[in-house]
Order: sequence, then structure tokens, then C-alpha cells
Amino acid sequence: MEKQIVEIDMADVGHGNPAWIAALEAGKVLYFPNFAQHGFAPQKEELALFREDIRDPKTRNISLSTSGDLKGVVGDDATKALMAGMIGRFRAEAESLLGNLVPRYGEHLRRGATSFRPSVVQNRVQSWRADDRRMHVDAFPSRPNYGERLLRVFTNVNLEGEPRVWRVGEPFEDVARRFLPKVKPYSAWQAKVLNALHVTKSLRSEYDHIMLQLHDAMKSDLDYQKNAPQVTFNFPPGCAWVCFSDQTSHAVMAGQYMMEHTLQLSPMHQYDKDASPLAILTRMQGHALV
Ligand code: AKG
Repeated sequence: MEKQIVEIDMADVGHGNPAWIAALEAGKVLYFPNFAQHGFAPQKEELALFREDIRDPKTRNISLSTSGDLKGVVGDDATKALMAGMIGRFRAEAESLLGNLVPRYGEHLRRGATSFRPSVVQNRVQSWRADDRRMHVDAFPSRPNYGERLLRVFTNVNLEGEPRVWRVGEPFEDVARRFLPKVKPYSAWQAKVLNALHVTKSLRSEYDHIMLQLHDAMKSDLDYQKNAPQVTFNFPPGCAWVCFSDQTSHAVMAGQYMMEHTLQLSPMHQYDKDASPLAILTRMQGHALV
């Protein structure tokens, strides 16, 4: 398998390096070992936020929405303000990195939520479908996106030297080739029922149906999880990494304390429109999917 992780020095990021853009749009992970020196690192007064029980157990992550709503923090107003400030600073640095890395995405990038994840990955108890320790591409049952891209910036902010351990799998086209024959046919009728029952927030397109089926087929196949082409990578504290998580096959195996910022992008605004999952699946299926 070709190298799936591309290392970049923050000092070299410059403005729109074509090789890195092509790698990102091919589903590779761009890895920035010295993000903390040039981008984001927690400040001294924020260290008090690094406790597992700062997260409300009713929520999966602590998150700051685009409108500034903070969710999932247990604590007083001062604690919440400190948390919102820290997440907001990371978001600004993540967006500044993207501004240099992929300048043409520019104003086409739509800001999504930003999260702080204080839980120990190894201790999570989840259904197989929700378990991100199984390799998958991101796809969400209730939120059809019609091919819109999910671009995510991650940073490991562990204070005790613990890496965030990921597995990164084979290229999207290989995943699709392997699992498309097993995908159940799309039913427009069923999509309408799901929408009428508010199971989905809008009508699930054939694209969204296929993406969900790929997500589930990957996660439910234990042989695939074990034997598929993959690399295990330890992201050390202080680093950042960026990928299109709807395209990069990924799983998280270990770690605690991570921050993540999600942005959306129409595939129309990619440098190479033909590289998106929507374009790949449309070619493979031979008809329009949205
Ligand atoms: C996901 O959010 O899709 C993940 O796989 C989680 C990654 C992580 O927690 O490091």
C-alpha cells in the first residue's frame, strides 16, 4: 500500500503546496509534528481543564458549536468560559493552518463543531456501529450530506506523553471496490419514510445510503478489521493531523485528550473534483447518486 501519512514541518506549510493538496484529496493524512510550537498548545491556566470528569457523562464529547454554544462541560461559569476560550483558540489555529494549506477552499469551507475529547479511548463501551476503534469512513445516519466533504483537523493535547494511536486503512476506491457488491440497493421509497419519521433530517440520497452501508460493512467485518491493508500510527502530543474523514479509512485505538475541528466543503470546490467519494462512487456505479 502507498504511504498513507504525509509528514509536514509547520515551518514549510507555505501557501498551497500542490503535492500536499493532492495527497489530502487522495484521502491521505497530513501530519504536522510541530503544531504546538507554531500553532496551538494549551496555556498554563487551562491545565485545570484536563480531567476526565470535566465531561458530562450524558454527552460523548465537549463541543463548541458554530454559534458559540458550549456543550458537555461539568463546572462553573469560569470553567466553561476557560473551556470555550481554549476550544476557540484551537479552532482559530486549525483554520489558519487550512488557510495556508488549501487556500482555494477559502470561504467555501463551512465551519462545523469543534470538540475537546477528554475520555480514555481504550475504556469506551459502545455498540459496534458507534465504535470508532473499528476502521471506517465517516457517514452519519441522521444527516444526509449529498457528497459534501468532511475536512477535519485533530491535535493530541495529552499532557503525559501518551500518543493518540490511529490505524489508517486502504484508499477509498479500494474500500468501495471491496464492499460495493455487498451494498443493499437504494430504495427511494424507504428514504421517504425515514424522512417522514424524522429518522433523517432530510431525504437520504443514494450517495448517503452507500456511504452508510460502507461504514457499517467495514465496521461489522472483523476479518476486514484485522487483515485489511493498514498502518498503525502514534500521533504524539503537540502534533496535528488533517484528513477528509469521509474518505480516509481510520480507527482510533488509544489515547486521551484530543481536540478536533470539523469543516464542510462542497466537492465542487476541491482542487480535483474527480477525487471526491461522490465522484468515485458515481463513476463506479455508472449513474448519478444525488
Ligand atoms: C471519528 O471521530 O470518526 C473517529 O474515528 C475518532 C477519532 C479519535 O477520537 O481520535
